[in-house]
Amino acid sequence: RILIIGAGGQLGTVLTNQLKEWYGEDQVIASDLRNNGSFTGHFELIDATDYQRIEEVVQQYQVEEIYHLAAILSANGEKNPLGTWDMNMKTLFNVLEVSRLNGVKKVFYPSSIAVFGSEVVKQNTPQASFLNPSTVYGMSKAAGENWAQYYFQKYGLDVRSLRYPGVIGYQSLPGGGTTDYAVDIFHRAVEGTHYTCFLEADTTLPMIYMEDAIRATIALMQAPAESIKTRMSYNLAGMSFSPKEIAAVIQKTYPDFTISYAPDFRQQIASSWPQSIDDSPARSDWGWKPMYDLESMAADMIKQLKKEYILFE
Ligand code: VAH
Repeated sequence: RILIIGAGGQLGTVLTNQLKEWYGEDQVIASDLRNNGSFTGHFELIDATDYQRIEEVVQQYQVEEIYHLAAILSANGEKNPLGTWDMNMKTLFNVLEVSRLNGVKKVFYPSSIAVFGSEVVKQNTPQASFLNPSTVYGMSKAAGENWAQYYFQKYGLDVRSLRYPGVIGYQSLPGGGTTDYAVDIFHRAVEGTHYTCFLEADTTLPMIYMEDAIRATIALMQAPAESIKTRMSYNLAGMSFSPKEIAAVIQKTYPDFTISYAPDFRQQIASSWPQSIDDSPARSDWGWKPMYDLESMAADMIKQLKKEYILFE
């Protein structure tokens, strides 16, 4: 059985449904701090800071794979640095220890391009780079990658990881990230006519469409163990764009759509991140290839969100 911790989050929501498609409803246990009522099938309340609770569920369902998707993201993390470090590390340690001690075969650990800081080239940032993250979230992910590698080397635990760029999807809302503007802008364009962006117009960031992010995750977890050449984390890239560029693409469908810019504290976070990512190791090791670019992502986002908002007209 597969356990998803943080199943109610932006990625968890979609990944839970995809894993049920792949493996069958009965093989997947969704869990989160609270049940938002949208879950069918197995659901368990799990506070990932509670070791006993995770172990109880792992034993109850004979869990063999865990996707650890609970964490405090970059923007929210800066509001409570020590609490974010504690939450992001303690939950990871719980998942690693429960897995090691209860025969869990595979663990998925999401990392992020937030692990990169001022020491890397901003274009086509290589996977093997010096990591000096400037956010607590990024620090926790860089540390977490090292712990994942440690549990693989010391205990043979098969932990696999991706450095996600900003994830864009229509199925769920992001929470507390710096790339969230790229989701918010579509909701504003479909339901209204104006979006005030919290980043400057030319802030280019690496992004990926939800479909690609989920497909990469499942492909990585299904790859033969011998094809995984890094046990820290794989760079993953889909596309790169700035608020100005995505607004221009949206205006092709919504000519009356307007955008203004009111950068806040998240600008400093975004400016510390790469603008584009080199994901060639993922491509050569386990066949990664994105399917969506800016235009096709925008077209699908608008098509899907129009269905949601038409319901309210
Ligand atoms: C964030 N969406 O903004 C996350 C992600 C690369 C960005 O880590 O914090």
